[in-house]
Amino acid sequence: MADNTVESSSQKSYSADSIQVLEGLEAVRKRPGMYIGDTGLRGYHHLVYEILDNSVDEALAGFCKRINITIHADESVTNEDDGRGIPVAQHKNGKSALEVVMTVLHAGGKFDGGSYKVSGGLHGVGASVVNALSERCQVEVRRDGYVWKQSYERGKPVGDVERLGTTDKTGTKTTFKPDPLIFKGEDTTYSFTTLGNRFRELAFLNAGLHIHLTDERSGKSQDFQFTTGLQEFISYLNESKKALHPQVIHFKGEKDTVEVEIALQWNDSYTESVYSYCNNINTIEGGTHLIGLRGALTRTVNSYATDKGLLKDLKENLEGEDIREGLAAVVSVKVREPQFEGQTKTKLGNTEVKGIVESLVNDKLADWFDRNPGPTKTIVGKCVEAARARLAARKARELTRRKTALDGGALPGKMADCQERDPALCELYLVEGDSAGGSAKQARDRRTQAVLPLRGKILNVEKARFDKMLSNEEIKTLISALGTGIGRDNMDAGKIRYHKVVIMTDADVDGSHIRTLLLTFFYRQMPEVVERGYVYIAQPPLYRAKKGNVEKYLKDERALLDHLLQSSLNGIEVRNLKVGTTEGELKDFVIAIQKFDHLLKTMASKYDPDLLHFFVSKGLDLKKALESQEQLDKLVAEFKAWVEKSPTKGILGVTHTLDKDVEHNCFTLKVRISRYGHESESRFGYATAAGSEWQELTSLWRKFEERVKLPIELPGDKEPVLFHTYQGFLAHVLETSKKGIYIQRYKGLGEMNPEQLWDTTLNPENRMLLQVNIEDAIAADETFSVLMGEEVEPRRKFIHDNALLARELDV
Ligand code: 0RA
Repeated sequence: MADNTVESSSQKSYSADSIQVLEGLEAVRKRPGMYIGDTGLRGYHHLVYEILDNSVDEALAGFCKRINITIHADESVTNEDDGRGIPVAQHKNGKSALEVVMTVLHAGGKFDGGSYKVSGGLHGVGASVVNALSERCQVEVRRDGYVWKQSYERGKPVGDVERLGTTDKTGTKTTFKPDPLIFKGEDTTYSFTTLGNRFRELAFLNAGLHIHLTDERSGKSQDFQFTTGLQEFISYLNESKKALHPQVIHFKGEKDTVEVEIALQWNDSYTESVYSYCNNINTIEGGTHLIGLRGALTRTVNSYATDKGLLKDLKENLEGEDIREGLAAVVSVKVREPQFEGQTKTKLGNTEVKGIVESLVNDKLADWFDRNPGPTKTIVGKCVEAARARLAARKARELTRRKTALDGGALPGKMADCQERDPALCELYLVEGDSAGGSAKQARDRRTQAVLPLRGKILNVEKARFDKMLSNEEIKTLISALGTGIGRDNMDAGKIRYHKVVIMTDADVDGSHIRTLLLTFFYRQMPEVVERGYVYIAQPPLYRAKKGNVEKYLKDERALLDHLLQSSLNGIEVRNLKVGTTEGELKDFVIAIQKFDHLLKTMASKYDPDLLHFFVSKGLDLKKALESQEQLDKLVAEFKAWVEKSPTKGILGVTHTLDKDVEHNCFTLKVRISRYGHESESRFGYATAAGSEWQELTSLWRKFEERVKLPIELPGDKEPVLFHTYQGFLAHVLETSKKGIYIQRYKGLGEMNPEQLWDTTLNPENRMLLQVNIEDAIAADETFSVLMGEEVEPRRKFIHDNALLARELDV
């Protein structure tokens, strides 16, 4: 279809800049961490944020109303917006602008004629990076009356920009499938909650923005859109708390192109929830905007309180932390050339921002106080109370310190310390329960490993004030063991006595509760200890498999399956297997069948699994087939004939219709199937054929057929045993694999004897530790507030929403 192609003069000859392009994206694949942070779960989710970011920019520029994001069954993701559409016309080097955007590093803002980038990803590098890190990627642009598309594999175009059909819409639709060669983690899957949390945050920060998330794996979907933005953000933060005044304080301003928006409300809790953002990025490490806000708060509250004589009894000024106790606040700034500093590049460095935020808050907050004397009195009352508690705590701390030597020295009897004194070599295990604690004490390497058993739920930090918390036995022991001291001014992470503090809890609900609690404690009281990477979570194995005298520990379901297959495929004879197939290849084959089966099942909400399976097994070119009415009619007829021969499937009726799709110049095939009287509709269209799921299924199928043609033949007693489907063979293999094997699922650490505990969880040679980062700690803190807060409804809702998960964990 040469006439449907945007001509590019330099496409066949390798010009200097096309070579540079290849090098550019190769660099991304070589060192992905430089561009997306890491290749774990965080980087994986970051791909979505990068693509979404461009659509958010389009929305902020006023051209886009709605963004749809879909997680597909095979973990590919589609981001669709109704903006102007990425330009497709030829760029100066002869390439389509679309191709440049998708294949040249840092090309993002170049076409943006003067308007600046306000919503930025972690590194603001955008679409080309996602493309480079995707096994497959496709962009469909609606613009100038036509639909255009280009596809890519691992960042390289497979063909030119094509013109498909006609349309009166505009917008950009990007579908990508993260490359498993880059994202190797076995549990790297998209989390509806993680994505939803970020989308909610974006919708809060940009009032009016509409993001719709659909998860085709589960059928869940959710809308994120807020009319007032930041005010609703604050109400959300205070959802499980009691607000001290009904109205959320809110103001906005702009000076020297810096836009500032702030919302705040005090509640009756003792924690500070102040969040800062620059260009929609959560500046976890703070920076100039936060300093400006804090300074102005302290000044304004003190000056109002002094004026009204509210500090007479206290006899001193309020400190910043008194004022921020029980404060929920968000400051969001938009800056043209943001400077991000700090360890994680999440600290705003632009010095001009401090004064702009400060003077805005000084003016507007003082004004709000004057107009709302009632609520202001309540707020100041709460601050004064916090100051009193702070002064009392200081006294109490001085007393306790002398009595129990909080800063180290004598440790309570329950704790078993290690002999080594160099913190870099020392590890402290926080173990749930006395029984596991006892085993750990016996099992450990006493030179470098210390053990502190924790009994039950340690303490409800949320409801307790700082001074009260110090009196809790377990917390006291923990603090004295760590040697860092405690409190905003006294804590010194540099004095920590163990560079690995390992949280070791059971794989059940109580265990996860205690873990949440400890993470919350570290996050609230010793954030620097988390930031320095000293906190870890132990990962004890979930299974032990024993056959004869051989036993093996397996960390999760997948490792268990792997192990089972290994043993059952050992020595199996498949008669018609491709010659030269190794045992490893046979195992991969069986795992691939399982993947295929899983994908079919996950796609069941959109496509009847038998019909989909039938189409895939035909080995047809679906895109071609969708162009021919005749071929589609024939396909459905063949499926009906197959159904006639398979009465076990319970299919009672099959009807179909063909719709013309002018946008893609082909048909959409709709097949209605009635199964045991239950009607379903499967819709095969251009999106099916172009989609990553179809490509995955067909490529798996081709690999199956290469390996062994159906029926699969195993030797039997008299006659050979035949399997007419790959799934049937898989079921047989799984069945035999479990024979003669004893599988134990560990419910708690207490079920392991000291030797097992050493082998699996303590021994640095074998153990798996998960390093906790500050985001993990923040997430724990949020979960914790909901679980422990005063308000019943959010807690009930949380427990209900997580009930399924809890049940799964607690088998
Ligand atoms: C620059 C110029 C124009 C559109 C866009 C960028 C654009 C990029 C993306 C990326 C995802 N969605 C997008 N939507 C729009 C068009 C300028 C014009 O039409 O005049």
